[in-house]
Amino acid sequence: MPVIQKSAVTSQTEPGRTSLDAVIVGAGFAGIYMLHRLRQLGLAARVLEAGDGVGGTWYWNRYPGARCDVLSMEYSYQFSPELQQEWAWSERYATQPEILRYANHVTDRFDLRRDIQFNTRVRAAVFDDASGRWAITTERGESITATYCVMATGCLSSTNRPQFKGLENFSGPIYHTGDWPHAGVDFSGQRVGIIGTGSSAIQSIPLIAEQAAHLHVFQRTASYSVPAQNGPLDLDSVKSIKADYAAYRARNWQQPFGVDFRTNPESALSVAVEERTREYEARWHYGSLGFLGAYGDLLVSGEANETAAEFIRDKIRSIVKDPALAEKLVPRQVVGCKRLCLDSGYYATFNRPNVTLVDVSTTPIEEITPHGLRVQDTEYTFDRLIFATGFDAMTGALEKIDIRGKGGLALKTKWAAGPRTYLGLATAGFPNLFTITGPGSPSVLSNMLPSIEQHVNWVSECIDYVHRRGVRTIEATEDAESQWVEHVNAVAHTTLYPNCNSWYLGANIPGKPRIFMPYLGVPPYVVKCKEVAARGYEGFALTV
Ligand code: FAD
Ligand code: N01
Repeated sequence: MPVIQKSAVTSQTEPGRTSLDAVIVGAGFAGIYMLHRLRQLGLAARVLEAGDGVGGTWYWNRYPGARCDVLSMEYSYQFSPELQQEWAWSERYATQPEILRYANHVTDRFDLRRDIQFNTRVRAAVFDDASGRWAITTERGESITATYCVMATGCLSSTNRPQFKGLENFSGPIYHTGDWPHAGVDFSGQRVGIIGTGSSAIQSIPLIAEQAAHLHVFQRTASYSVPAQNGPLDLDSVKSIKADYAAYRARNWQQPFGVDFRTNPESALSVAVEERTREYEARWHYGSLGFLGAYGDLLVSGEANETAAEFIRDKIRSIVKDPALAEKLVPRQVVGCKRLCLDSGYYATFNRPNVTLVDVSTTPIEEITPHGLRVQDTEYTFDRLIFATGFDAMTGALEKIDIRGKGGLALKTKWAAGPRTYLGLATAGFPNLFTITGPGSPSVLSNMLPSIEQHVNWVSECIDYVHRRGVRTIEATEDAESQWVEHVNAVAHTTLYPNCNSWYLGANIPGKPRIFMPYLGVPPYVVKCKEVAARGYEGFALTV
């Protein structure tokens, strides 16, 4: 059995090196942990990152109010018990600056920075059939070859910027929540327009409204949101979690979304109305996306779902003073089929005299004008425009790179009718290429940090396995991939998820194929990944 050459370790920091064991694209939580694991295997690996710092999501999304919506104690790495014990979160839901500090702390604590090349956007990754290696080229014109290529490019890293007519004519600054200026933006005394009412808008609107002279909110679809009930972390609960962090993680990992949603398997329809209302009320006051864990059938039965939806609608009606305005803010779709939001004072913000809601659901934005935007015959004027219009999710960042597999097959061509992967980890025709939290894995429908760790652990164990056996390439088979794609779809269609125009389905991007991309169900997914590995990478073809 071949052993890994020591020279790989010693030469990995050589300047100008162009031949590596592995290239990792992206220095978010996935990329930096991947580097750590590959280094532990003794491989020469380098991370190429477009930004000038680590953190990915938390590097780019610096808009006011940005924070996680999974409890800080859960939204963190668990690979190092020491790191887990020493890091102290300050709030129930950590802010973007605190999460970014954490990403930087991890990078330095594990001495990762020296193998991360910043300001380096990868343009292409091409598999060479003859050598069995990947050639990665960057926008700076560098070329690096590597045996393995790991795409840690993020599911929500490619911003969606709708091409409104007249956009180039707007006279003021335009921002996107997913690419926010690092110096911050002072909206004092400014008239501001914001397009979109998803999670990013819901977090930022209350804070921007406090600063701005006037805020116009352009809403195409009203969103459901539950109060975050954020605040300083309760030190007693931190102490009790840290007393046995591993058990806390293990318990949460058994939940359908891999997160402590206290999921109750009962049907919402099996209990009396009063009891159900008490349960929703308790969860509303607790403040968590676990609101949807109240009953086991909320995301399966339309009738059950409607009970939760109506509870939130009534809450909106009780918060927003103007009944006509409240009705505009009341969502009509199934609750949860677009990601549920978590807010701090979102609906109440519409009681402010300096905030105007403009419903663009039936009369779309027609054009951006030099001083605002036009909807039918009305022009709304403002000095600054914010796009809170989300992302080309899950496939966007991958398809922006010219990825070519065996025989020059382009990933974009292969995925023209929707992404096809085996386990969200690999795709047939693209040997030795791995995707972290790719489409077809629980990914965005899970607590992403543990999911990232699970993927990175799986990929590094796989690479260790093939490398040690002198396997030249490992590649998902067409059969295994087809069966998995079918299964992901079948599971999604037993739920209400495919019922609305969500980004999970690609519906937010004009022309994008409508395929439900994430896999629903963390526990069965983890079992499947373990089985595949235990059976010598079943569903993969290994060549020597
Ligand atoms: P990212 O953090 O997106 O990192 C990918 C990196 O790849 C980026 O730095 C990008 O610049 C780089 N990259 C991409 N393409 C290229 C290229 N061609 N060349 C070079 N570099 C490239 N998830 C949760 O579970 N809980 C939460 O509370 C939560 N909150 C979120 C809040 C916001 C505002 C957003 C946008 C997402 C949130 N998410 C949350 C999802 C979040 O994306 C993940 O939790 C996690 O941070 C993703 O890490 P990653 O490393 O996979 O990807
Ligand atoms: O993006 P979104 P986001 N004209 O796609 C609207 C994570 N996240 O950045 O719904 C008018 O949700 C669009 O309208 P519609 C989380 O996973 C987490 O807010 O398509 N409007 C929608 O209102 C989240 O789900 C947190 O009809 C247009 C909005 O823009 C994901 O990231 C915080 C339009 C986009 O909402 C994305 O969230 C932030 C157009 N042409 C993000 N195009 C946490 O709380 C789009 N819209 C942890």
